[in-house]
This record gives sequence, structure tokens and C-alpha cells, in this order.
Amino acid sequence: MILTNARLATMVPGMGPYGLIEDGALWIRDGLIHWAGPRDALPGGLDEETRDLGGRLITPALIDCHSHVVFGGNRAREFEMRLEGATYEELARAGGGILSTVTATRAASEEALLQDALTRVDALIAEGVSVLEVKSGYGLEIETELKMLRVARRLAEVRPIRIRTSYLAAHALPPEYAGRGDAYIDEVVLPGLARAHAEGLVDSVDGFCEGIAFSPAQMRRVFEAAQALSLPVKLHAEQLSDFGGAALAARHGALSADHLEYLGPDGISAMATAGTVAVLLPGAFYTLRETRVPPVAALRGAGVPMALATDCNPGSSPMASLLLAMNMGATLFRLTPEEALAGVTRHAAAALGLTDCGQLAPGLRADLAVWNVHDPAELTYRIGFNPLHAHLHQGEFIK
Ligand code: DI6
Ligand code: FE
Repeated sequence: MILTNARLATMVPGMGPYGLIEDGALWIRDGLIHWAGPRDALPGGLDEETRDLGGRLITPALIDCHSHVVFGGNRAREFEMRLEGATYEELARAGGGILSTVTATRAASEEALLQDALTRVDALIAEGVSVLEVKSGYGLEIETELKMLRVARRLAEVRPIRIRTSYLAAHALPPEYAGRGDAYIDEVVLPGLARAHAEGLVDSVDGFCEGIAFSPAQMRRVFEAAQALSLPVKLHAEQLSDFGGAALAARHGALSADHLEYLGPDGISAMATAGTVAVLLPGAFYTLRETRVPPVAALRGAGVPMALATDCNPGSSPMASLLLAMNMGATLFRLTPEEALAGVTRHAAAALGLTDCGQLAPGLRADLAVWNVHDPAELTYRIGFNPLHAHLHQGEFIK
């Protein structure tokens, strides 16, 4: 099939803003991009089905590289309490926060978790998302961590979406291990990782490195176990304080360090050296009414690739819109619209260790979004507006 009469935001570096090709054409074969370029350079005499896109914009399908879409219950009551003055950390220390979602997730059946997650996943797909990262981390006991990851895998069986899982048992300390963080790592996190990996449920290993969660020394033990299984690592780092998490992650060759509001110069240079992607999560910043923004100018200056993601979760980012994350990334964090689009395509792919998507280039998967817009900046600029016209997953129209 050939798509013609389209503007291509290829997102290929070194080709000018957005890697834009005016009046372009894109040739799809066997679910892959076979050729992309100016329409008048398309080889002649081809016997392929052709679709005229009426001058619309094609981008790589979007990639949400940080989410917690599988969980039980919701935290609307906590939202009300925060409006009455309670802080996120106070609620967490009082047994609410992540732990209230843990109780609901432990109680939910696999089927119920799946149906609940699909409401969020469908919202993301409707915005052109083709790859979604999904974390465990609301079980905090082995069986429930495995249950969450099985649900994450099932999402890809029932919807046209590619799922990358992250094992996040080191997300919070469950009440039964209060004050015994090291025992929790030894008795739950590490044996659970071995089991989840043996079941083929883990694509990467994550953690929450923070005063209310795990120390760098504890995370180091988790990372060493991941590396012994040849699994890549990533980390929730510097979200609420400068705890040294990003530098630790970078030293372990992490794919990404995520949040980063409190990231300092040492963390930035460690990430630049390691090629670790900075995943920025403006939905959590917004929801928690943070005032400290991640050091975007310094990350840009150091050449650290920046991705944007929803962090879709019931507490700090109850947001199932990647387009809104792009808008917030620009308005709250001062990313350019081009950086915002790179952040949900090329750089999001890098944050997941994927090299076969995130750009319009020959040999990559034909995961494409076709938009009813002319200028790619419109995707970031508008709020509450979904201009998706068509969506292809591995070369097949799914919208
Ligand atoms: N940081 C976050 O923003 C999410 N997890 C984390 O480590 C929040 C998860 C939640 O509040 O349920
Ligand atoms: Fe998160």
C-alpha cells in the first residue's frame, strides 16, 4: 500500500524541523515502512493500492513510555483530601496513596483489572498510541505483581497495541514489611523478579528511589539482580527530592530516569554520559501542584534526550491523554512543540530500548498516525482536541 499526498513528520534527526517532508508518500510492505520520501521521487510503475490522504500530516504512531494503567480502584477520595490540604507525602505516610491502590489491586481479579485498564488503554489508542509501557508495582507481593504483569501482557492480545512491561515491585513498602525495607527486597522483590522473568513477563526493571520508598543502596541490589538476568533498568528518580537516583540509574546503564524535577548537575552529566533518556511526566507535576520544574534547559544543553509520558496512575497522574502530556510538557516545562513530538516518538522509543519504531524511516514498523492538522506544532498547541484521522498498526488500518 502507498499513502500519498501527505506531509510527513518523519522525526528523523538531521532532516530539519520534525524531519518534515512536504508532499510526501509512504510505501508500506509487510507491516513495515518500505520507503518514505517526496511524492515525486516515488518509483514509477508500482502496482500497489494507493490512498490519497488529502494533504494530512503523518507522524510515527505515539509511544507512551511510562504508565501504570493496570490497577484496582481509584483515588478520588484522596484527591478531595488533597484539596482540603493534605499533601501526597502525608497521605503516603499515613497508609493511603500507593498503599490504598495496593489493597484494591490485590483484591481485584485478573479479568476485572483487564477491563478497568482497557478503559484507559482505549483512550490512549484513540489518540494514536501504538506502544505502551505498563508497570507492576501495586501488588507488593509476588502473586499480585505477577497478576498485574499478566494483565499487561493480555492488553496486547485484546487490542492492537504493543506492550512493554516493567517490573516495579520496588515501588513502595507494603505494611507487612514496615521498617524492613531490606527484608522486603530479599523476600519479595528479588524472588518475584526471578519468577516474573521465568514466566516471560518482564521487559525491564524499575523502582522508586525516594525518601518515602527505596534508598539508592536498596535500588542498587535490585539493579544488580536485573543485570544478572540481562534485563535493562530504569528508575523513578528525583521526583520529590534530590536523592541521587538518576546518577545511580545512569551508572547501571539505565534506559531512562523518570520525573527528575529535583535533578542536579551530577545527575545530568551522568545521564548524558550513559545515554540515559530523561522521561518527563508533567501530569504528575500538575496533579501534585509541584513548583519545581525539571531542569529542561540543562538537559537540552547536555544533549540528554527527553521523552514525555502520561505516568497514567490513580494517584499522582490520573491522566490518559498523551496529547495533553505534550501540551503540558510545553506549557509547564517549556519544551518546544518539536521536542514534545520527539518526546512521544523517537525519544520514547529510546526510553524503551526500541529501535524499530518512533520515526518514519525504511525498515521500521508501519505504526503511523494520520492527523487532521497541517502544522505538527498543532498537536502540542491545542488542548482537549483529538485530531486523529487514521491510525495504522503494523501497516493495518485500525481506525
Ligand atoms: N511516582 C509516581 O508518580 C507514581 N509512582 C511513583 O513512584 C505514583 C503512583 C501512585 O500514587 O499511585
Ligand atoms: Fe510513575
